[in-house]
Amino acid sequence: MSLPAIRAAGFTSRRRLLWWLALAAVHGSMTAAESPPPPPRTPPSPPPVVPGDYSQTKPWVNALGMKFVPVPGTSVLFSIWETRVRDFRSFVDATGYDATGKMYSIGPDGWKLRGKTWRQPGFVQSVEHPVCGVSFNDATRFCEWLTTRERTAGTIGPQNRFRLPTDAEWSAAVGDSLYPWGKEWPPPHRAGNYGDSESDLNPKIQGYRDGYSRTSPVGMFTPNRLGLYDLGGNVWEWCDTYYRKDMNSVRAREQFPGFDEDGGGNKYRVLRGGSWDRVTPLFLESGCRNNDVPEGRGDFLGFRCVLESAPPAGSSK
Ligand SMILES: [Ca+2]
Repeated sequence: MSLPAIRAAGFTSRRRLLWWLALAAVHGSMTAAESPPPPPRTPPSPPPVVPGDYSQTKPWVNALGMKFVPVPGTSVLFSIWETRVRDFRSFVDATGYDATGKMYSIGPDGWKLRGKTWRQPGFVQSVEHPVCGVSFNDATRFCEWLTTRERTAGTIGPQNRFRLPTDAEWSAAVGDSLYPWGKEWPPPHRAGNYGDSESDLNPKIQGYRDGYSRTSPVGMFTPNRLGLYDLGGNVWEWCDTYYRKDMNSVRAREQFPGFDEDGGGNKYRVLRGGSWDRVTPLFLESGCRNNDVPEGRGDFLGFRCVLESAPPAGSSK
């Protein structure tokens, strides 16, 4: 209050002026005490994860213990493993998501709906096995949940997200060799989990033995040059790309006419890598593209995640 204002308020004596100043001081302290606290500081954004200083020997590890390494020719980090039962269970336990229903299982009479689920696929799995019997839609929902979870925890930035690899990214990961392990046939020792000579199914790959008649724990076989496990075998891996028949060679389409059906190029999703039941060389080739509808579930279908920093070329989103 200015001197003229004091005078205007009638403070003509020194005593009354001091009394007023004391009252004003008390009032001021009460106002300060009743003021709302200042807004909390916005925490600094975590540094970008991709690209980052990560390598085959120094993977980036997320909160679920999934390990990610760079793949040259892409802008993403690849999970070194297929998504495990333990990872998918964390998702279902946290969200109540229902990934059951209409799951195909193999039996003596072929592939049929037998009421199995990813929790009980009809054979023994530990939490270290790849989750199987999950659809493209299930896998996508897992990636979305994981993205939100890790962003909230601050382990990734808003520019990062988990998703399925595109077909092109998966190709970069597997490389140019005829098969994921090279070009020899039958597969060399510890090449991957396929329909080997000890499988209880027929036919089998003669001259190859991997020790697992259904899925195997992730990371049990020889990793590829980038440190990625089970790119060939164990479970087919969903890709974030629609299937087109021209993705497969004419030779492949002649050998397996089912590859000629692509629904116009916007119906089926690409599957890569073969699975524990596969025995035909064509299906084990690095360049083979299998496919299924996005809601398709089968005990030979699973997925692998990548972590991106920006939407890639070729993504469907
Ligand atoms: Ca096997």
